Amino acid sequence: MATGQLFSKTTQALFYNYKQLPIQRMLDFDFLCGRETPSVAGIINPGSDGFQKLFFGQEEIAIPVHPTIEAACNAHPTADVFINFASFRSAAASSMSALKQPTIRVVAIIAEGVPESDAKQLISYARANNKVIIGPATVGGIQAGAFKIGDTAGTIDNIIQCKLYRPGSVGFVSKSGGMSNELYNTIARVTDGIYEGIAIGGDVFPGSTLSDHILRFNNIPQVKMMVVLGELGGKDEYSLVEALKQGKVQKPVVAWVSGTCARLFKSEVQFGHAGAKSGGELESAQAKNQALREAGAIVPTSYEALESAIKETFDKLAEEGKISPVTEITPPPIPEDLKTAIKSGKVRAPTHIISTISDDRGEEPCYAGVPMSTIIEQGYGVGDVISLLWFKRSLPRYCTQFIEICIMLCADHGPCVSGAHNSIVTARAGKDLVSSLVSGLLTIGPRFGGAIDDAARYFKDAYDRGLTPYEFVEGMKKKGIRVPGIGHRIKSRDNRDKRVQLLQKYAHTHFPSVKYMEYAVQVETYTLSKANNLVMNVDGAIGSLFLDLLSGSGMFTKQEIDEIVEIGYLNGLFVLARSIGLIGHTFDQKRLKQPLYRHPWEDVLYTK
Ligand code: Q5B
Repeated sequence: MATGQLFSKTTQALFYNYKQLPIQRMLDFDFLCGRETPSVAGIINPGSDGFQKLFFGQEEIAIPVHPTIEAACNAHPTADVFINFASFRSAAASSMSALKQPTIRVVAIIAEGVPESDAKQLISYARANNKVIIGPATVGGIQAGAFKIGDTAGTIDNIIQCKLYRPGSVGFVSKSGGMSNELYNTIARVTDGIYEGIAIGGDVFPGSTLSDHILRFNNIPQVKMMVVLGELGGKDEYSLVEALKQGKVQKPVVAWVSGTCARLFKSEVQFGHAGAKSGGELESAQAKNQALREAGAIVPTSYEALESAIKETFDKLAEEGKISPVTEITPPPIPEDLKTAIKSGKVRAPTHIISTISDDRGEEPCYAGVPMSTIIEQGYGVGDVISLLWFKRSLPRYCTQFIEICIMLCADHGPCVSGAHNSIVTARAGKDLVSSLVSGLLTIGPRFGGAIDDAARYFKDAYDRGLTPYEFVEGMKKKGIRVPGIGHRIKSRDNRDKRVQLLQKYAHTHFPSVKYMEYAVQVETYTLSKANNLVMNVDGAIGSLFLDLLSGSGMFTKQEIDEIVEIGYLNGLFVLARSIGLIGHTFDQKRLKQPLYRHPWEDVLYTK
């Protein structure tokens, strides 16, 4: 393993797999330390590229995203640390590919459960090529005031409390990532803090060992003493014992191997880490503590006594003048995320949207306060759903059934009407479903299908004002307005629109009052006296009958009815219904593999 410094204040990393939180934590740490450049140069998110927006202090920055490790290394040749957040399934392959990149010097593997055979291959490749692996099964490491891997040291509050935003004099290495957070705190309490801390990970075969890092710390002038936290299981601590015995470590080492309680158990015990199991006597915490003690490490009698052992060692070095007082700095405050600040009640922020019809935040979506399970379990139909989402209330069944009848009757009217024709032509031009549907929908308007609202408006106004059909129709004629809801291209006095008849029949049977529809019939009688095709059409029938539904159901105030008519809810029924048919026509054309439509010349009058 290389000796000396692993990181500096300018170290940059490539982050494998986009994980917003640990990356943001790295950037927050950078800001706290007063780094000029973000420590994450690029993100590798297999298969995708572009940018990810993250915060660097108060500023938003865009970090490049690369689809492959090679592309990221080519784009960021000075980023020499690879932080691998791949799952245990793909961590080995991606780590090997990172190790093979000439620009990568250090690889941190976070995943737990990397197969031991894969780990061994990575280790042997790294050693042969003078590269450093931290992990697998690690939180990473930190150089105080300079560079941090992923989630190391936890929250910003903890980092500030442990003074990790500026370097101290202690080199720390542990197996456990969780315990390293604990020790950063302990060390900060009784010394001037950490210079560098590494969690090597709890696997049986760690990429770098406790002694690797202690020997490295020994070569870093700023590190004045070392703290080691080992654990039972494995023999890693013995390589440190050897190094100490051979005099390779000149700085004081305070060490503790945890897991002394394993002896209290009758059978073999496996602790949290794969490597932390009580094996033979040599692998016991007691044996390792004893061996370290005998080799010259400062080993307390218990974990509780570790803090005072660290303190005494530090104080002695300070007394001997080997530690110069650290320059204290006040780190800049990290701006709080809006979400967190709102949650804690510290700030309030205006919303940008107001919504009253549905809510998807709970366990299940609610339509106008009615949970989805009620809608399904109580057998609500499409008409009920429309009444909840459009009218924000549960309407009586006869009303919701009327809505459903409107939807069914208007779902389609053959391929020759404007909407279907447009959808067909669009589908045949090779366009997708949504384009074909929308091109059909765009024809819905005052002449085709979209006359329901106007029919309701004009019939209501005329009826409420007590106009006779004659006064109404002639008044409209004077204004040059065709009566909405009257007239049809193919329907006539002798060829009535069956849909209109069905709607009228339903209303006669179920509605308490059909006064608006009866008025529309009188208007029709008058217009039919003018021309045979001036029949009440489907728009006129729905428009007038919906007025009867609104006023007769007792579910709406007068003001609400006026608002519904004024806003124009009712064309929505035709739009919704006809979408069913337009989608059908689109599928039909595609199923029939129809070629591009071209209108025949013979059907065009070319004139000047
Ligand atoms: N005249 C529907 O007209 C149509 C008159 C009128 C007074 C009227 C026309 C109209 C109002 C809008 C309306 C919905 C354009 C129709 C639908 C869905 C559909 C479609 C489908 C489906 C048809 C001849 C003479 C002229 C006109 C006069 C016509 N309508 N006068 N009030 N309402 N209606 N739209 O056949 O003196 O000769 O100048 O605009 O309700 O879209 O199936 O096809 O499900 O898909 O083209 O059912 O009625 O008649 O324009 O040749 O007019 O009658 O002023 O008089 P036509 P035109 P004059 S349902």
